Amino acid sequence: MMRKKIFSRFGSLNKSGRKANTRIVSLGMAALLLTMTACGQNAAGDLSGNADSVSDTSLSSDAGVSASSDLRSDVDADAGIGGITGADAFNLDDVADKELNILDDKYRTTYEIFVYSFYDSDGDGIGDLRGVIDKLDYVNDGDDSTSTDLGCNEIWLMPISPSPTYHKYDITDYKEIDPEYGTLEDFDELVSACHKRKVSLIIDLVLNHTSNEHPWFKEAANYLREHPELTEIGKTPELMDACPYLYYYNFSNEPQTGYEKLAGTNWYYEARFWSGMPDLNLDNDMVKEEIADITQFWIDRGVDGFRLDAVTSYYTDNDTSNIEFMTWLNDTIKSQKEDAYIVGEAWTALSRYSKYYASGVDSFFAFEFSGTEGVIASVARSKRSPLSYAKAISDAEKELSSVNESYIDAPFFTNHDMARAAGYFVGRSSEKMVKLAGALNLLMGGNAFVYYGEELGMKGSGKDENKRAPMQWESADATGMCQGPKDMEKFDMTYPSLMEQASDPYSIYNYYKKAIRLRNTYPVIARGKTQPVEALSDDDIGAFVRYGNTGLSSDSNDYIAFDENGDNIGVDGVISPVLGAKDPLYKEAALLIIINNADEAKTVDLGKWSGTGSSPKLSYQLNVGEEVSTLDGTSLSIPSYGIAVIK
Ligand SMILES: [Ca+2]
Ligand SMILES: [Ca+2]
Ligand SMILES: [Ca+2]
Repeated sequence: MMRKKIFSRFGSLNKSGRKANTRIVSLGMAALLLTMTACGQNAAGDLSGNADSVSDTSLSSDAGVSASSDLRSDVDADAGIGGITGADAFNLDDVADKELNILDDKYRTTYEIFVYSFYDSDGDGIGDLRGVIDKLDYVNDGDDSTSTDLGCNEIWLMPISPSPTYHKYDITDYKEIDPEYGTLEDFDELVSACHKRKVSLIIDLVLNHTSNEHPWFKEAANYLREHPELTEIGKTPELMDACPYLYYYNFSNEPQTGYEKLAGTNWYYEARFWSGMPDLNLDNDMVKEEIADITQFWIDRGVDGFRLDAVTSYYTDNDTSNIEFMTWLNDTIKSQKEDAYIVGEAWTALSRYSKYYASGVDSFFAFEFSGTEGVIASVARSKRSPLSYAKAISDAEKELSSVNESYIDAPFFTNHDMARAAGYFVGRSSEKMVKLAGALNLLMGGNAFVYYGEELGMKGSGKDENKRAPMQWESADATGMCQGPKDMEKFDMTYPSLMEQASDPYSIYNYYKKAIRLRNTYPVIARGKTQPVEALSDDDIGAFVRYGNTGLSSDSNDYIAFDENGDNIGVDGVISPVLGAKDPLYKEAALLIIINNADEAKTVDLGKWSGTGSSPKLSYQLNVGEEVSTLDGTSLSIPSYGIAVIK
């Protein structure tokens, strides 16, 4: 099926009667071969058979993988000229033809996995750690020369410790693995399999509350039930000795907001989320010792960091105390592992979560940009302009860096608490919106997060269970497919399973893969700063530069600094082009990114901005369909919902 599709598209070039310049044809074939090889490895065995048989033909001599670097320079030099348009030109920016430049730091692309619904290794319908190991090659195969994997280089596992619930955000033992998911030995194996692939692994750290079935809470509750005469929990040595766990939680003998009645007693306990999740007393030094012990335990097992659950609830409505506690937590974890990565979940506006960066915690999720009403979805739906997206990023960068210069933004589009986009992007352009939204997330600076299944355009909204549906590897009865949460409603997915999407070059999956590869190709995307370029923008077109100088002094000709007009005044205030500047670490010191969220193709004269210089090159593009961007001199033609990256 794969081969038929590709050759029929190739055939259409001839039928359309376009001038068949020999060089272009051979370039097209080289790209075709790369695509086929990539897709063949990706999909089922019979497809790779096809790819092999093609590479046995005479084509391989001028189109082998070894030619890819030549091909790349041809593409850079000639992208957009020669009148290549439509399907055949799609392959010019094929994911396989760019050399990766992956830096080993905290600016990663992270894949969020809900183990329960990911992959089931033993046939009980529940995903497990061995299932994650089995599917690691899907996330990252550890081989930079292949593009058959997603290319994410960090994994965040939602809670894996024993818990009475399917979601496991209420823990009964912080230093164990839930038997549904496997064993500590499985976990150790997962850690080493990740590290072998240069994938870091972070785990959820749920510190606001435990399960009400945690032994700490059970001990405290039992003590109160057995001592009805107790009317006050004063810090007497006798009581602290008799039941230290009374001080692990917040008990009150009066009803209060956010408190639940403790059955069989006259006591109330703080439980902000639900009676099954009693809030911990984070002021208690014994609790802090437990926490330090827990983080040390997982660091000793090799985790690279933690995702902090529900940090605004540590001390409800008290940011000062939240920051103080996170400062302690950050210092504690980093004294145990200096380069640990920590990202906090503060589900609130930028104006509030920005303050939390004062704690020294590396990252907080960019809630401002996520979800149905966030910046990303609004731009994808054309409710706001792509220029406003660039401005929002630039504003956020200024705000966050003013609090902590070494902040690392943590953009994401959806997560396990949010409706998935396929449910709310509807109508004629819905698939384009799903793709564009994915790219807008992955084009942000920092450590970008992708929620499992987002890359397939999975659906799920309403009850939380629906947002955590089984990963759509293939049909529901296939080996390894999970059953999903018991109370999940029945609904049909909008887009096909991975199995079908893998072999379709225009699928959401292949689009995401290319967007992730873009991050892995140009380090400046995740690490640089953002300068909106109003001179090239209008209601539909948003242009911005992502730029960064590592180790370049301001005397260097390549140093980039902007004035208020967006002109580069890097060297002694002299205006000079930005594009083409080189950086020792990033290679490309600056990229111009153009986004078109109009319903039609647009033309942009890049010469309207001084930073473009005289020889811009189209170096990467993300397209929602067969139409591609082309660059003729400084005239860029960009398709509907297209993204062009110029260097
Ligand atoms: Ca299982
Ligand atoms: Ca790879
Ligand atoms: Ca709390």
